[in-house]
Amino acid sequence: ENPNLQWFKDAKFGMFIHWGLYSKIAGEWNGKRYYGSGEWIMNQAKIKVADYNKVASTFNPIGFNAEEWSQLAADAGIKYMVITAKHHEGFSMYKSNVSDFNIVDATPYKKDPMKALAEANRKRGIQFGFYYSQFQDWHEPNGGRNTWDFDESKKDYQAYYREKAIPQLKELLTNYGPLGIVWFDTPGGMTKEQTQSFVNELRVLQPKTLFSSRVGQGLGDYKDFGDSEVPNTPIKGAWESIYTHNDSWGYIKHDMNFKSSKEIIQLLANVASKGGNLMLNVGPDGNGKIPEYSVKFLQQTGNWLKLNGES
Ligand code: FUL
Repeated sequence: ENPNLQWFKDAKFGMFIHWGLYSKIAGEWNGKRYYGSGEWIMNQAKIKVADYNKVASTFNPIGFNAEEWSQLAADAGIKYMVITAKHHEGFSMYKSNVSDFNIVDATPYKKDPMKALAEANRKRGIQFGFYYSQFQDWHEPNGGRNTWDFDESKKDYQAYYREKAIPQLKELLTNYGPLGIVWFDTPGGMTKEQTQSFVNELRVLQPKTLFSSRVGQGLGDYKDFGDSEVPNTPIKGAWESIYTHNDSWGYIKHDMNFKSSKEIIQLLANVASKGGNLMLNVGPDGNGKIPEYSVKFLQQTGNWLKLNGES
């Protein structure tokens, strides 16, 4: 078995973070409220790229504090953190030289939050990783699945991989120190051979970094189930269940349906009893703050784990 998987198999509890321009939109566009998967609002409301760009010019998450997020994870007994470097909206939450549509070049914030977060986690021994949407990119003419701005029949997915996804993944695997995970999602537009060469090309940069199974074509290092899914029976090999704390991955201001610490602990126990990890998502807001219920219930979870000698 792959020795690079050992830390992952021991980890049991991870924190997933969905944070992007959608966090600022917060589930409401042009006076209409949307519910569930706030990170999909560009698609749900069919927001044009030109209008979506304007959101970037107002995105200024001055409340962000890497130490706070990392300390919350540590207090909760969390051993790894995976954050959206770029979700389907196509916006890079780190300084990219490949696309100007990034938090340093396109917003008044002008700083790279991922630098500080990588560092804060390293200090605490928390494995750090990036979510990267390698196929869906609604901002680019050749990216997957934006059919309201672009003509699907004219898309050249290979050009998208070559010109944005691969160069950006190389930046992420080069500029943030050792990464525990690259969490790929919603594969598309590549054959098995193409996926293999994509994996090989990235792998050389950090041979120990784990790739999630959503890289596609059975080529990941461990298995992710569907969103909010726990298998019914114990499963061999390394795997992970992903859940979000309320009903959306990205922040929605009118979603208050947070799981209590009791529910989180039950979920964790259920997943752990079958041999897997739980990666629980929180959705920080457009100011860079983790919702207060997430802070409270995660701290309570950590206190319980400590009292019971599980952390
Ligand atoms: C899904 C994505 O489409 C969602 O937006 C979210 O990121 C979830 C974890 O994976 O497939």
